[in-house]
Amino acid sequence: MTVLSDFVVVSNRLPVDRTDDENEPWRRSPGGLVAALDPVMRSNSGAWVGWPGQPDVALEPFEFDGLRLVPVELSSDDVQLYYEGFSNDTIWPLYHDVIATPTYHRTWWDAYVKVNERFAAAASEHAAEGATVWVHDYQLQLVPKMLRELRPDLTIGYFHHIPFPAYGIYAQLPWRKQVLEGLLGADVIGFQRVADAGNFARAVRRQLGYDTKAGSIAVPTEDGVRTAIARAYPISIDASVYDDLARRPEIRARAAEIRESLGNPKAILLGVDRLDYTKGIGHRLKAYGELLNDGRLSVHDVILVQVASPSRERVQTYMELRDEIELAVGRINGDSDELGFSAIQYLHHSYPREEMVALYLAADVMLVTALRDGMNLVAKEYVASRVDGGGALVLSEFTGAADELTQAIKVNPHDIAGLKDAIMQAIEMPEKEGNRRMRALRRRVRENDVARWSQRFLTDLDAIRRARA
Ligand code: GDG
Repeated sequence: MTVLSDFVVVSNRLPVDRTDDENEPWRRSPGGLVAALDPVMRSNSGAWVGWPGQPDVALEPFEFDGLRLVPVELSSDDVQLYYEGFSNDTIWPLYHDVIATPTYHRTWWDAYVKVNERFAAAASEHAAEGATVWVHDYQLQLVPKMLRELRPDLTIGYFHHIPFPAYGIYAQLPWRKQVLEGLLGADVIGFQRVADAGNFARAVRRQLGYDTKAGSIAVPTEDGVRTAIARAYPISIDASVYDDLARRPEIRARAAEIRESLGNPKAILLGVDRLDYTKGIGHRLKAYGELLNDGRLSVHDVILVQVASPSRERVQTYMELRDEIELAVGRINGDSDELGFSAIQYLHHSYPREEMVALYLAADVMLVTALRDGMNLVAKEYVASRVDGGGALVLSEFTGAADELTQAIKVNPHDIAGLKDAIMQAIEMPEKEGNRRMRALRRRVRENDVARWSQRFLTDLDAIRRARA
């Protein structure tokens, strides 16, 4: 018999990863979303609907670590067409301001519709009468409408983790009306930034002609009008986890060891990103390479550590990006390295969270130079880890985080001269000023943590549910 839940989360991936260990076949995937939703999940006998991460694997719902997990099966074709195709090669580049050219294929769209139907059906099957369902992200934009049609009794929320582009860009999408209608199936549609919510409302006005006012959208229904809310709910991290880790003696010792192993340079610069063209890794390398070339920096004094975690490796644009970045790293190192001194340590791996925190603590300057980014949690993790009050954050104004982290050194990553000056400013920042800025940054990240984010979203959703009851 299907167990029904009062609270259902739907996301492309389940919050678990398969292991090779037969006795413990699953482990929790890292990430703040599970932690943020954990209390709500437990107090509402919650369920999580998502893909387990491997193609062609059919699994029954199961319990893991107190969570009820409902796996949705994806075939290899689904992964190729719905996930790597429409999600990551159409929507992702389009919504990130066409930094890469989006590809439009009708077969990808058809697969996207079909897979969204499957997710909606699974959520509908596991939701109790009058339940709340929270759908996440750009892979599932059609689910809110599909779910409402199946289950008008539900209260539906949707959170969009990536940017929503300006109308002139969004209008390229051949299925622009269907996607807006899909999203408007939700009662609350959450975005990272006020600007994203504004772009969405504008697209709704232009494409569908609905009235929108101060974040409220009048959606026509069979028997009148329903109000949907489109608003900004900037996501965050579980700041206390990073704070605790950064205070652990073994992690502090590891940070010192990292500095030592890099030759105790005057300044360590750090970049941590999925290897993605939205993250501006190439722009960062260019600026740094030029600083070395100009003689404003020397490999004797400074090193850049770039963690580029593997991502979407079967998508062509990502393969090309990897080649491009690795060529640039090789060139800069070839031009600037001296025996015993290296300009860039390039690490194409993923690391455990403990190691990431040690790196954050070891780095004097964190470089976040994204060309477009919904939020950028790395920036917040760096700040939360700096329990010593040290470190400087160089932050692209094109990240959601820039709206909140106003005491960072802001940059336009397209302006290489400006980026170079910002890197120098961060390296040379007087300690007192650095500490003052870091204090303000830390206050902001502590105040708006991921628990507050989910609470704000769910409070608005609950208000709608109660108004309807
Ligand atoms: C999307 C949006 C939005 C990276 N390498 C390693 C590692 N990471 C972790 C980071 C951070 C996460 O991955 C990346 O989060 P970001 O926010 O920086 O970027 P996206 O992956 O693009 O996330 C983004 C986010 O959704 C949330 O809404 O902020 O704008 O694009 O937590 O630490 N973690 C570990 N090892 C690694 O090597 N452990």
